[in-house]
Amino acid sequence: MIRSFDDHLIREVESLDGIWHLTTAKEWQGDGLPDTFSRRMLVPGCWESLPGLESYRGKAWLKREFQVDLEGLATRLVFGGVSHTGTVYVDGSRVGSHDDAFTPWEVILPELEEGSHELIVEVDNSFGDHSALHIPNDYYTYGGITRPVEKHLVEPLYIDKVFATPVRDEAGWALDLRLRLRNCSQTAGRVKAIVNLLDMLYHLEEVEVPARDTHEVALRLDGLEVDTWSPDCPVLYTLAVMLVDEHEHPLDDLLDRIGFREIRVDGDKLLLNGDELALQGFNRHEDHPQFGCAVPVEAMAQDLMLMRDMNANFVRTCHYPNDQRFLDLCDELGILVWEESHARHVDFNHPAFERQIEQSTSEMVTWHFNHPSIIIWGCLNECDSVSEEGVEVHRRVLAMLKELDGSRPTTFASNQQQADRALGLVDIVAWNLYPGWYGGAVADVADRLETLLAWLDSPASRGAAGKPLLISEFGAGAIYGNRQRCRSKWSEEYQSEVLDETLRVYTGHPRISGTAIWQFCDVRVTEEEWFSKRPRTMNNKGIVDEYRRPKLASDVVRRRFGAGAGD
Ligand code: ADA
Repeated sequence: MIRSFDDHLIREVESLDGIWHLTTAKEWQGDGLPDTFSRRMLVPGCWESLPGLESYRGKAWLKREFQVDLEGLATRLVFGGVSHTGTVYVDGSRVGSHDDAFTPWEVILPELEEGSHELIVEVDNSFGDHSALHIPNDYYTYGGITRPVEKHLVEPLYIDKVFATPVRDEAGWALDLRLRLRNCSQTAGRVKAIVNLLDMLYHLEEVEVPARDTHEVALRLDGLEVDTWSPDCPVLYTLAVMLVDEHEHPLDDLLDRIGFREIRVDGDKLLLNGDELALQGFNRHEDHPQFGCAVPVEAMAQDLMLMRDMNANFVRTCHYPNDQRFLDLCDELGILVWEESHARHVDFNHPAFERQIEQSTSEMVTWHFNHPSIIIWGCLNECDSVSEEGVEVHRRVLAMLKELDGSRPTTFASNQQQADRALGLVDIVAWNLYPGWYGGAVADVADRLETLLAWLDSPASRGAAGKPLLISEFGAGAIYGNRQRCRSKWSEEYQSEVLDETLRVYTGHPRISGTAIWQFCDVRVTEEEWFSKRPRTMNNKGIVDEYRRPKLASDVVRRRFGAGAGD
């Protein structure tokens, strides 16, 4: 399922995960939808996991049947993620589509009759004018229905989303709630909502939702006797919302898990629940040699346990929104998250960029709003934050994040340093630095940092002075098993040396609020462009390799993170 817990007890929800039929554009050369499917594959999954399709880039079609067994209800198909462009056909008719692999999306079918229906999803992972965000890159764009799929049977008037913002006040904790109700019928409808938290019931006034429209209801729950969510005590509460008709008959429900925590910027510090925060962790791609980006939840959990074993408390979902089951695990384990909308080195002038970056940003916040582990919203990794046009794009996307959620600080990871002209737009400054790898000797990391800090806290930084600072990327490549007494580049010894010195300087530095090592594990990259020059056509800066086998540097990280302060 899309979540790691039951988020509906009244609504009928069925998982559509399992073995689907598959055919690729290599096998089906006909027009329209295929009528023969020569392969089978597991959903969620990547076709690169299948023999013969390890590097297939193009179109494919996946097919299965599903049942509608209740009259008068609308069918809502929810896709956790399709990589990277999905077009949905039910009984041969096109009923919806979505581009970008990393955010959930849905198709509503208000009037499907009872019985069995054919579902075909056309999936395309090719590069071109249709995708501004999926481009040849330093990570791989896989193909498939790569996250879980669900079939919901919903009343025409149902609960679309619930947004919960914890508020810390002198009396303790309150909760600002927004309920978004959706009416997919042709006629207006009236319902009442009941909120259940801590076994307290809050009855809301009856509301009318116009036909084929949404309606939001806001309320604040005050004086809540709850424990605070924190990395050491990640206590979660179930928030349940139910819709009833005029006779109090249950119509629909939605459950979510929330944590009472507050993240705030105070001068050049990050505060979690009023205490100064020191973040230390990793950048993590969704990537695995057996499963591609469809990383099973067991492997997600192991990744987090390995990070925790290295004394990390923080993970950045580079460079896109992650599978919600991973975020559920972070909520439960108390791992803090920087989540970012999908972009790495993208071209702002690509014809589809504007629409797709807004979609990725909006869907990320809308679907992931309630995760207490998410403490930072990010965007636009190493994009153009120098030109006037580029700064304007940063302004728009950062403003969109703030508009969608004013409760979390925003940032973008920059590699422009003193040339950057957009740092005045963020709440947190974040730098990608690679001393000892891309420029400068690792011995100079301390001097180089002080030069940058002097610039940061001067008027030259155009509004960045005095803001919290994260070193969002730093590291070095090492091929697992490559042990060299000469400590040459690509040896595990050299990677250890770079990590030891950079962590000595960065960790515990009074002007640095946190670090994220680049990167947790080695990942596959695309064959196109310069990425193919990378050894093994992989990004080898992982502290563990792609099979999560620890490199020498993992001991350095464990010691340095464990020590907290520098030396
Ligand atoms: C950049 C980029 C990462 C990765 C890294 C590297 O900082 O943000 O995605 O490509 O460089 O390994 O070179």
